[in-house]
Amino acid sequence: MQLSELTGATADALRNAGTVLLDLMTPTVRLGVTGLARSGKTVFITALVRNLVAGGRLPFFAAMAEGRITRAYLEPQPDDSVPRFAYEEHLAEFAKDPPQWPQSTRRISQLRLTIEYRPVAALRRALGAGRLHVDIVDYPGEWLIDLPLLELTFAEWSLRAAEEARLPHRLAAAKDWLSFIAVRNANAAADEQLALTGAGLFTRYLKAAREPDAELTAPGPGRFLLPGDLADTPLITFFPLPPAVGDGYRRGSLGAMLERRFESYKTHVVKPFFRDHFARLDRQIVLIDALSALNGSAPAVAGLQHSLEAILKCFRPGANTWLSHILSPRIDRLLFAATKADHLHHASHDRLEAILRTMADKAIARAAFAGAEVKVMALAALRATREAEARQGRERLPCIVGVPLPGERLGSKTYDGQTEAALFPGDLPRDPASLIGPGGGRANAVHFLRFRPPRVTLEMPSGEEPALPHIRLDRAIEFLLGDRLT
Ligand SMILES: Nc1nc2c(ncn2[C@@H]2O[C@H](COP(=O)(O)OP(=O)(O)OP(=O)(O)O)[C@@H](O)[C@H]2O)c(=O)[nH]1
Ligand SMILES: [Mg+2]
Repeated sequence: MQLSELTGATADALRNAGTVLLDLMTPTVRLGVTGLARSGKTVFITALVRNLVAGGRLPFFAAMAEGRITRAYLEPQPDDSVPRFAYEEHLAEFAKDPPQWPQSTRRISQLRLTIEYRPVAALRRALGAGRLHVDIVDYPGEWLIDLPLLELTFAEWSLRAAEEARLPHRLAAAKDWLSFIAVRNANAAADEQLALTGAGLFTRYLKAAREPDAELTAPGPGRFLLPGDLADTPLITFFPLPPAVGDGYRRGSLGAMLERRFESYKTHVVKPFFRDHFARLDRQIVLIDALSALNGSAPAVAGLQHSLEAILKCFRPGANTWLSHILSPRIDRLLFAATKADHLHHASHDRLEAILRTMADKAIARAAFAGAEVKVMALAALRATREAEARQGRERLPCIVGVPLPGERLGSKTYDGQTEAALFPGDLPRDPASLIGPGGGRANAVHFLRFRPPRVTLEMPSGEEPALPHIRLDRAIEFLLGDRLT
């Protein structure tokens, strides 16, 4: 009996059952794309999908270079409770005139990419075409800074937060909140109004702390910066309040009330997020915007280093942290990527990688020890510049050429977002230790402007869908997925 002989409904049911079965049999790679706010997660995911779907120029991605990828497409993701990653909208931003970067991410989303390929081995080929699902989650980078909270008690967090607020570059923003807690007795009676006022002042400080320098890593908790549907709930109506010396928080006190909310925040907000989206990862790419930090102030470099250390510590396999207990030991490949490498001439990419390697040193040593393969690379998921050489007298300077975003400034010149500029971003130092680590944190190691994304066409009159320009995205894909497509 052929399918066409069945009634429509029965045939549909059979076809659906077939699809479900095929889906169940298709191996899945859960790819973690991790990174602080503005590190480049959304752009990376969009560029990765587009280059695979459109069959981009990916010479170092073997399956593609060998012509073995027959099709790659987005499918409904398996998790019905999470919105789908707005791939088409992000892509459409690049095709606008003038092209735009996507908005900062405000909520979690997910996508499933299915890759159909021809296996290398004759035997596997005889069994038919290969299929692989790649599941990826995108989320606001602010939420990542909550991970280290899980290892702290309310008293520890409070002391640390108050200490950080007194750092020279934070003090001005934190003044009102610090004055407020200076006259509070943690053991005074619990008072909702005080909790509200304190939480309001603390939130204002967190937001202001980022303002002078967009590259500064924000202190947390992340939902104070991006509350989503938690706005105005008791879950985020708390603030750090150091205990009276040597004391805990007395029952019924303001301190005890804030402590309870802090613990609820960890239990009901932070843990579910990491449990649902990090626990089952197979592969992970950690995106690090080292360049923007190096382009910024000295505290930006130190702040990035500090946040990275705190976060990566929680990921270390074997470390005795909440995350290390739930994290699958199966993350077998870990890629540390310095993003936005198109801000530098390629001659400097090795040095950027060396800086990143130094920054993530300890985490890398531990991960390698636990059996995961680790790689470090500098990449640009979406290349916004091209390279050129400028002559200065006898000297040839390696330049990058692009359209700076409107409002970007160089000396007395302010760019309008239309005009192209050739810039010499400077040389990264040969010795990464001079930038980071003890005594490091030097500011303005390089100088570059933020560029517009390149002008891209989504569909040619011929129907062809051009891919997006990148730097080393193909090597990243090869490392993260290559061995699963053989
Ligand atoms: N030149 C260049 N800029 C990039 C690249 N990737 C990201 N950027 C810049 O970095 C900004 C942030 O990128 P996103 O992908 O939105 O970063 P994110 O990690 O998703 O940030 P959140 O959603 O805030 O957590 C973009 O708006 C661009 O200005 C790249 O490959 N090249
Ligand atoms: Mg994003």
